[in-house]
Amino acid sequence: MLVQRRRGWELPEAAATPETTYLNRRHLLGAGAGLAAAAALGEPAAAQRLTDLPDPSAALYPARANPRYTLDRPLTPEAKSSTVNNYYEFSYAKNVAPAMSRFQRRPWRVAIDGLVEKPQELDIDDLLKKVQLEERLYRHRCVEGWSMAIPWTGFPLSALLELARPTAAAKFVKMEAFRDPKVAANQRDFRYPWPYVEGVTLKEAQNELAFLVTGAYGKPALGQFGAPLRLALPWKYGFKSIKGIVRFTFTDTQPVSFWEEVQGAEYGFWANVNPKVPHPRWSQASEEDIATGARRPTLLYNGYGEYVAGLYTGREDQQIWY
Ligand SMILES: Nc1nc2c(c(=O)[nH]1)N[C@H]1C(S)=C(S)[C@@H](COP(=O)(O)O)O[C@H]1N2
Ligand SMILES: [Mo]
Repeated sequence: MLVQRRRGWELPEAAATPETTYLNRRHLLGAGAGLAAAAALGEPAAAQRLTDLPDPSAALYPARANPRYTLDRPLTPEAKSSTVNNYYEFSYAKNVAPAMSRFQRRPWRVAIDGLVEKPQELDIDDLLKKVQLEERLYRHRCVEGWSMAIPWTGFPLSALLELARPTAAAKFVKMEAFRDPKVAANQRDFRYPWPYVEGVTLKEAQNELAFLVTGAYGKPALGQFGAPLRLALPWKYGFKSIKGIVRFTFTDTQPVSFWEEVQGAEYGFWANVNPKVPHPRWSQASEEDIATGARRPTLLYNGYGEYVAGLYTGREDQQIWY
């Protein structure tokens, strides 16, 4: 999904600002306790990273598995799914994991606003106290033609709707990812309309499959999976499943998503999986398993038609596939 790369000499002045000053300060302020502990134990201070600090939600895992959401294929080993990631804020080349040691998931504030009865801003750990976590095994189909299967932990997006209470005027939910160009290096690349934004209709948000992910593989999710809060919409192409969410805005107008703004003709608002509707530049008939390399036929709605086809009845020949 890469658009044309800018040459080094075309980079703006701001993009050339060295990170070292900021990072050193951040390490001193943020990880002071960890560094002191490491020194006391006689460990080299360099081994202590920000992400080694304990996750305050760790005791919530593993969550009860919901047997309603199972698979027709093996789970993707975490060693694979956590090292091949699309997270454009950090990498255009899927090697996101190395940047995660500098990406702090706490504190993390989540805002809920727009056309709701209960606008609020809350800490992720307070949000976690208001919902019931469960594990679901979901397929994931990227528009690029690869797929995986992940044991996500989280809660239905509909539970967040219950907290927010959308008004009768609300028709869409817009979701916005974090913005921190000091840590997410590509957010200094002005060719992209940061922050990453996605959206769904209120009906889609209410569908039982729409899932907010906080964990994976029975523990708090790694940063590269979109922690601490990421969406999973398994019947749509993967780019709809926004990572690093900090804001939910309820609106009466269809939001313009990140990829729609970049290349709307290829990556539209709807993005429902359909093997019979090719992407303008490649077929979607089959997909490659990222773990095994095996190819299998792609399924309509990624195999979730029984849950979601009703959302689109009578519109199958319209623009709901991109
Ligand atoms: N904020 C944000 N969310 C994102 C992306 C991104 O670049 N930034 N990439 C999307 C794409 S294209 C895919 S396929 C999935 C990848 O999820 P994974 O890395 O857990 O496989 O995340 C989606 N969510
Ligand atoms: Mo994707």
